[in-house]
Amino acid sequence: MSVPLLKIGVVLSTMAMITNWMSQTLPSLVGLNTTKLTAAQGGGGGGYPDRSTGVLPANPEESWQVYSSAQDSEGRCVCTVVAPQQSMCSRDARTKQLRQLLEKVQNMTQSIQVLDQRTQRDLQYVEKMEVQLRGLETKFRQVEENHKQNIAKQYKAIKAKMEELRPLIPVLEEYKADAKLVLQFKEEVQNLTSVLNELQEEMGAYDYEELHNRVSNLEERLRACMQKLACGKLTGISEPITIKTSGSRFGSWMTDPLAPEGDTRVWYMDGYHNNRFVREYKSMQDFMSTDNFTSHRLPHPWSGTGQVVYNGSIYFNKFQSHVIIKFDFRTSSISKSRPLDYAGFNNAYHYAWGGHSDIDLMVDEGGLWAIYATHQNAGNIVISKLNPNTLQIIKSWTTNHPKRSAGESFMICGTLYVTNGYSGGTKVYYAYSTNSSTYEYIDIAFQNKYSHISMLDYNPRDRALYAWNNGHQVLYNVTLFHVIRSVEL
Ligand SMILES: *[C@@H]1O[C@H](CO)[C@@H](O)[C@H](O)[C@H]1NC(C)=O
Ligand SMILES: *[C@@H]1O[C@H](CO)[C@@H](O)[C@H](O)[C@H]1NC(C)=O
Ligand SMILES: *[C@@H]1O[C@H](CO)[C@@H](O)[C@H](O)[C@H]1NC(C)=O
Ligand SMILES: *[C@@H]1O[C@H](CO)[C@@H](O)[C@H](O)[C@H]1NC(C)=O
Ligand SMILES: *[C@@H]1O[C@H](CO)[C@@H](O)[C@H](O)[C@H]1NC(C)=O
Ligand SMILES: *[C@@H]1O[C@H](CO)[C@@H](O)[C@H](O)[C@H]1NC(C)=O
Ligand SMILES: CC(=O)N[C@H]1CO[C@H](CO)[C@@H](O)[C@@H]1O
Repeated sequence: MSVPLLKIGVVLSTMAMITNWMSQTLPSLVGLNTTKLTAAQGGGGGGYPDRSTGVLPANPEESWQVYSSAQDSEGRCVCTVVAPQQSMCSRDARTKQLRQLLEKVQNMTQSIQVLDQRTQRDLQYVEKMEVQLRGLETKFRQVEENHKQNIAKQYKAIKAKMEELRPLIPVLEEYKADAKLVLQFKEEVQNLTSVLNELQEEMGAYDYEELHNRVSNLEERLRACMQKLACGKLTGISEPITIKTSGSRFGSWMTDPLAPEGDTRVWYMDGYHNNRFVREYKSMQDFMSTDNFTSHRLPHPWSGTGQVVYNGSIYFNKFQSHVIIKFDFRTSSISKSRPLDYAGFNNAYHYAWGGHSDIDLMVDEGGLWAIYATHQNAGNIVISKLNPNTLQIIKSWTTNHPKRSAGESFMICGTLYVTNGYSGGTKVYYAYSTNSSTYEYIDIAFQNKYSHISMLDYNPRDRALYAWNNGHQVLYNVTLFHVIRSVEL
């Protein structure tokens, strides 16, 4: 009895690890073709497809709809797919493309093995996995006494995984006429479901290795689908999780969305002016559990809480100026410095909470952005895409939203989201899409747990919102709504 038990545990942990790794590294390594997707990208936004599909198409009933709720720092997420309302695709190009996509994703399993042998990082990954498996083994031995309870728990976890996959079934139904692969996919889901039912009734007899393979295979394909759907329109913000309680009322903290896999260093800046010391914590775990950090002294103090760490450098607004400085942590030196033309500073156009928050720098799937206001735009928010190397403006958008009445703002997939305030009940109520140069009023409430938000930024790697809430460092998950158009499949 103890052997099957162990293997279920292995299934779960291995799935999680493969999934995390796949989501972040694999698609680019094996050439899941994102060429088309990244071509639109401006000044080098790195590994994220810039698909600012924040705007719904005119006829959503003709498209797939995918809800994805994301995600912790390890890259896990949940994907729910809703099929087109009308069956409309049995012989069209979309079906063919879908088949190709599925085939490609299937091929990824082999690629994993090849890549495993090739790169040092992958070796480390495997070693780490082994360590975790051994840990699990021990753990399972310890709980062997308590079979029944444990079986129920593990069963529940696999079952939950299946619940995530189940919405795919009706989608696949639509494509049945044409795609053998899809049929097989569906069959696998059904087989797994019945296997799980068997499992519930009779333990022991099943080949768990096989189960493992099938589940992780399905998961991989779903994951690849997710990867294609990296962008979408914000539709929800989760309950906050308080990561740490430290520092003053105002500050900012973040991780680098372009940091290499496994690098979860946390960057921490307390206060909105007259400070130039950036704390570096070795990992999110360290940040949560210790007060161990390295201090970096910037050559100038910063202004506001709009700093962002991106690809190993911090970008910040030099105090009492509209100068943006890029400071490279690797060389501990300024690698670029440039005034942000016409940007108000020194509390000319701060966010509602004040604090010299005139210039807010941020990063999304498409790269580096500056949010500020100008006299020319009557104190309303201006959005500028910046070249991360030269700090030059690539393109600007002028909005009709007064900067001073904005609580905070953050960018997701090329859309700027603005909140209504920094204290009390808060919601995201204004969205400006740089893709279409249009705005709309929305209503997405989120909890302001400690009643004073002085920083709120999206991290495209974690797909989470980082907030500084009255001396608390807080994370929110976001839910993005995607519409897959046929050209994208
Ligand atoms: C990726 O797609 C682009 C355009 O769709 C094409 O030119 C290119 O050859 C493709 N690359 C691969 C590796 O399939
Ligand atoms: C990140 O920095 C590295 C090293 O400086 C550089 O080679 C790479 O091009 C940068 N990536 C992006 C997306 O800017
Ligand atoms: C985000 O979602 C992941 C996966 O469900 C979860 O592990 C993590 O704790 C969530 N984070 C927040 C801030 O809710
Ligand atoms: C998958 O691999 C097979 C055999 O290696 C190859 O013939 C096929 O073209 C691959 N499919 C895709 C979509 O890359
Ligand atoms: C699913 O189960 C059926 C019967 O139990 C079997 O014939 C079929 O080959 C299985 N399909 C897959 C993909 O394993
Ligand atoms: C902090 O760092 C010191 C020196 O590296 C180490 O001895 C100590 O155990 C660390 N504290 C924690 C809580 O990790
Ligand atoms: C300028 C630009 O990128 N426009 C795109 C906006 O998004 C729609 C789809 O949502 C695309 O069709 C446009 O090309």
